[in-house]
Amino acid sequence: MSGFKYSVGPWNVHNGADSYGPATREEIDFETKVKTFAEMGFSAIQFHDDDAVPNINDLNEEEIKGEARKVKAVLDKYGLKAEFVAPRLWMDPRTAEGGYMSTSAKDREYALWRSYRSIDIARELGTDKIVLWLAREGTLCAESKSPVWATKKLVEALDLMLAYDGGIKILIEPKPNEPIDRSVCGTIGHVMGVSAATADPSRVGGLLESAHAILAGLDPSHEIGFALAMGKLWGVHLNDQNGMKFDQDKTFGVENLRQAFNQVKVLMENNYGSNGEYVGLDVKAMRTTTDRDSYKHLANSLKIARMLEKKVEKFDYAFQRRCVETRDFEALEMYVMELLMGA
Ligand code: XLS
Ligand code: MG
Repeated sequence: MSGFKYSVGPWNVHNGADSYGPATREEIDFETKVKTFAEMGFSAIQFHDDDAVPNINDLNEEEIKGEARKVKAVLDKYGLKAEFVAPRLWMDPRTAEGGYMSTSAKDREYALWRSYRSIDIARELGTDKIVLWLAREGTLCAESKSPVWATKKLVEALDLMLAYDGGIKILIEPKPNEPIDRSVCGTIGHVMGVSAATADPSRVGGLLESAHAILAGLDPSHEIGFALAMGKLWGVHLNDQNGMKFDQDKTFGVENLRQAFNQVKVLMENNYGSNGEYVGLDVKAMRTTTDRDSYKHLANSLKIARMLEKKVEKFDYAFQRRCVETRDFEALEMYVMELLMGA
């Protein structure tokens, strides 16, 4: 199947600030972003809880739902859906040492409060998907926390969320490190293990981000394939990454075109999207990008993904079978190169 529906997060268009320097572009307001995303051809928006309700910490539960309803009206105005809501458990002082597996019971409570609010917001926005990027869940100092205890705390938190709303689905977005030193749930395989340990594995799956898999030294297309085989790939964050360093969130396909092709290929071969799943992008513009080009990395990612959909449609499966029968993988590899290079 091809003709995916694509999604994007408002944080994908940002001011260029990084850990080493200030903003290089103007902030763009939420509604302008949403309007532009619709014009670009996106079908859905990905949210952090505070992308939808920026002052979430200052509001009570009913006020938060009220703010979320205003965001839903903006989505409706531009004909967009909400794909998921993710609690941002890494910016607040109370999550400095982690959310669900913080060593402070009080801070763990705050992490759960944010998670329940994310569920409330998701319901108001009309989605049942909660994404957990477990940013600070792990250790900065190996001896500070037992990985056994920490893993069990994660399962406990998931069970509480599942019980809070019997209809939501939780998508864990694994990442092996950054900003944490050692994560406790670093790959899609870990996600499957954690899912199986919860009270309702049928409602806990994964979201695979290309860059995060590469940071774990793995091929994103195989991580995608693994989750698909388990029936648990409910979201993706396509982007690219130049080797094992900080998370780069590069434009999809610009570093490793063959690997990007194989991600689109495995998604298409397995009818990803047929249950309403979106192909999400999670890409960052370069710091040097000017205001005028604030959306260009997104437009390019979308264009590359769609071009790769076309390449997969062209892929000659009969030729591939012949190569497999004759063990001529040299020919198959060259065929893929020529297909991608347009030769
Ligand atoms: C960071 C993550 C983040 C999530 C959403 O590395 O990719 O952007 O996708 O919380
Ligand atoms: Mg991501």
